Amino acid sequence: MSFLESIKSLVVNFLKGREPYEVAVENFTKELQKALLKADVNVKLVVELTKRIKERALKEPPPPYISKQEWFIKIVYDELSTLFGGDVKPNVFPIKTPYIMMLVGVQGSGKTTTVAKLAYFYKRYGYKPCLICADVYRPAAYEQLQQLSVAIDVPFCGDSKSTDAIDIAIKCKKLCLSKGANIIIIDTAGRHGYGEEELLLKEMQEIAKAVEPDEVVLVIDASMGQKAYDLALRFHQATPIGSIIVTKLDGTAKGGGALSAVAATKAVIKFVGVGEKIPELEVFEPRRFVGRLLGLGDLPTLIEKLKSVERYKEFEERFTKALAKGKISLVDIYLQLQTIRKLGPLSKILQLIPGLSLLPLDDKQLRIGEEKIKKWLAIIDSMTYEELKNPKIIDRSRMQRIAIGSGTTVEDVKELLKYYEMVNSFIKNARRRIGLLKKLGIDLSKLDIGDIGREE
Ligand SMILES: Nc1nc2c(ncn2[C@@H]2O[C@H](COP(=O)(O)OP(=O)(O)OP(=O)(O)O)[C@@H](O)[C@H]2O)c(=O)[nH]1
Ligand SMILES: [Mg+2]
Repeated sequence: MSFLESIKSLVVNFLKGREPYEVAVENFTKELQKALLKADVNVKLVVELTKRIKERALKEPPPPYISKQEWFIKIVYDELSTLFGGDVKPNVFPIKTPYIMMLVGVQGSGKTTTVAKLAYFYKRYGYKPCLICADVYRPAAYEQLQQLSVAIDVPFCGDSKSTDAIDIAIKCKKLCLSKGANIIIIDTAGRHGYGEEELLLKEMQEIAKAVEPDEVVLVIDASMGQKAYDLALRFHQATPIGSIIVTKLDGTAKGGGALSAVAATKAVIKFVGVGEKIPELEVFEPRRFVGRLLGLGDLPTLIEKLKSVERYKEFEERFTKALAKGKISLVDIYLQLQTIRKLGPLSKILQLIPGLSLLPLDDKQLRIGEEKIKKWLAIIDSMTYEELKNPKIIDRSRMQRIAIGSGTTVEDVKELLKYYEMVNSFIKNARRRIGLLKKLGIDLSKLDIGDIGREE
């Protein structure tokens, strides 16, 4: 079983399980530990990771309207994402054109295949790639890349008779440019086996000096597992313009080890190879990748809920700020509407904000139906930046424009603005009351609001 399939079932079993929470957490982390070790993730990393997961799972209370079980999956998702590189979203598009990429790596790591995969990827985004074969060692390297270039209908340059890789690279670079290519991808020879990183890097630097690539890409076979660490580290230190592609994730149980090892060096993994076929190349985003590992794609309601938790946090922050200022913006209202959709009426959400739980609230006034929320979100989407900043300027003609733009009526727009006014005056009032309580020496934010409105 490849690493890509090894963890999914854990999540499904966890969410279905009937054991007490603590027992389920213990079992889950044990199984996760086993799966990660099998994937050749470094033991120390695994121990630290599972320790953190357990600690957070037992200490961290879930946010409103999320069950402990669901929150646990979110913790696992966060921690695994960190293991594989965190929040990075690599920029895979050239910062200038023409752009020259040079692929290097040990023998058989997947360079030639990946050269073609990259060309196909960029071609789909409208770039004009050109391929260069600068591998003069491997028999039939020229033919291999030539055939691939024909298959994806991309120009190709090489010289099957020459034995001078640097000379070929320089000549072909000119040729590619003269053909109007804006991405040039160079395939190099991978003569050295594992453990001979020094030689590989030295050779890479020689070619790089002559060709002046904009990016040097190290191709690593995922089956290297955590052994990828040394190679990636030295590469990362040697080339400031380097990125990494991990190939054959589909074919090995050790993919987790390779990815986490590379991530530990802080080198950027831009793509991963997930199959032999040309389109089987994916941009590598740790969070998306972990989402797939955990099978979150099959649990859309959970994702929706977790997303609204993120929104809730943002809303809570903005709301607390608004409270301090005594003024709320339409953008805050927007976030609030999105949060209500999943987490329940505003009155309940507000109770969860420290400091507000004890204030009396008019529940009826703050209750809004799903239909209205949809309309109001569309209305806010149709407003200009000026209008969002200063809703007072929204006169009759602006209302008409907004109504048309959002597929609603002027009455709807008016109603939203009225709601906005109401929440604003609520904020003003709340601020005054909190100020009063503070004067009396009562700090509401220090009061324990307990589990109001929280669902198990
Ligand atoms: N399953 C799978 N196979 C891959 C992937 N990428 C490359 N391969 C296979 O790995 C083998 C070696 O690929 P090449 O592209 O020839 O590797 P190379 O690094 O150019 O090899 P040398 O030029 O000999 O150093 C081929 O059989 C490819 O089909 C991948 O992402 N998944
Ligand atoms: Mg090759």
